[in-house]
Amino acid sequence: MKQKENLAKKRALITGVGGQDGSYLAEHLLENNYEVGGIIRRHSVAENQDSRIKNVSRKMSTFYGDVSDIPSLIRIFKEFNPDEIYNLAAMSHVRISYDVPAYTIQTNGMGVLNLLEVYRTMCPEAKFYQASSSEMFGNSVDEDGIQRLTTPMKPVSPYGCAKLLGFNLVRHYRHAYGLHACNGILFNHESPRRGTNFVTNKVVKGAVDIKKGSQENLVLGNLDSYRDWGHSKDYVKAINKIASHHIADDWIVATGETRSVRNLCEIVFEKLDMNYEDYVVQDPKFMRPEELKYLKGDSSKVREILKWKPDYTFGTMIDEMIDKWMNHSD
Ligand code: G4F
Repeated sequence: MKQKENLAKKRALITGVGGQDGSYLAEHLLENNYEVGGIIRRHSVAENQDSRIKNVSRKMSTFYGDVSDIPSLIRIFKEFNPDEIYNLAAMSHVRISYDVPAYTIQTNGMGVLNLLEVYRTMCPEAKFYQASSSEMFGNSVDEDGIQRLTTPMKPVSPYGCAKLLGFNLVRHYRHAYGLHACNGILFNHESPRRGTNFVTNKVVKGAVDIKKGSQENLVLGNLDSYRDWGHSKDYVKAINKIASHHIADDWIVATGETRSVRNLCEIVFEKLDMNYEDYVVQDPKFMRPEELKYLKGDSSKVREILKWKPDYTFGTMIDEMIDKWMNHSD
């Protein structure tokens, strides 16, 4: 096993480092004097494997691996010997999870079990963070319209079911084996790095393309669901605070503000001096067999105990996303 050469530096291993959150988390940890290792999956277009981490890839170690491939995890743990493990690897698209339910359960549920077992047997002194999701609540909400840590979880998608399995496994491993294993239940979080098949970046990119004249309309699914949208850059700071806190626990990270997809469209088109009603059309192909209608999270615990608060507002986040697409050329 590789020796800990520099005792001052904590070693953080991130699964899913090539994603939106993984890339921001890698940057945040490097800025905070961590040694960072990231697990990436092989992609047939090599540039797509690490396009989000190209600014920092030379400052960190990357490993090919997959949470469904236990031998790869054993090899990486032996080589990197992490102090903190951040499991951000997932099939992250809720609508697509209805198309590939078994793959979703395998990656987002069984993948957590694989990682926990390797962690428990190889480096049980490390701290473990699991990317849990507000999708686990499904349509369950307290009477005052808020989801809390005590709100029953009744997921409505294969994605949500798989995430709930991962969440419960983490709690079980914490209680049964005394591991420092935590869950961060993150509500929706976005950024210019968000995939363009998630609704925020789809709306922003679509509206900018319409403004530039390269697209005629924007085809969406359900406009009447509500989401609690924050910025990924703010949320990775919470992730780091949760994992490195001295008590392993479960936490909610959210803005506490909710708005509909329709209102998102209104705001984005208005910022570009357009009316969304002139351009947005609906197609059932973007609807879900069962929709999660409403999310609004109570993040008072992470704010009070870990002193976390977001820097971005919904407006500054959307402005940053519009800027990205305004200045983007293919
Ligand atoms: O942007 P979305 O695809 O995000 P969703 O399903 O809420 O999931 C995201 O947040 C979860 C946390 O709660 C994460 F766990 C998960 O990994 C992911 O990051 O859809 C948001 C809403 C939905 O109600 C959807 O039905 O937008 C609605 N929507 C309407 N038209 C659309 C579209 N969503 C997408 N992706 N594409 C559309 O055309």
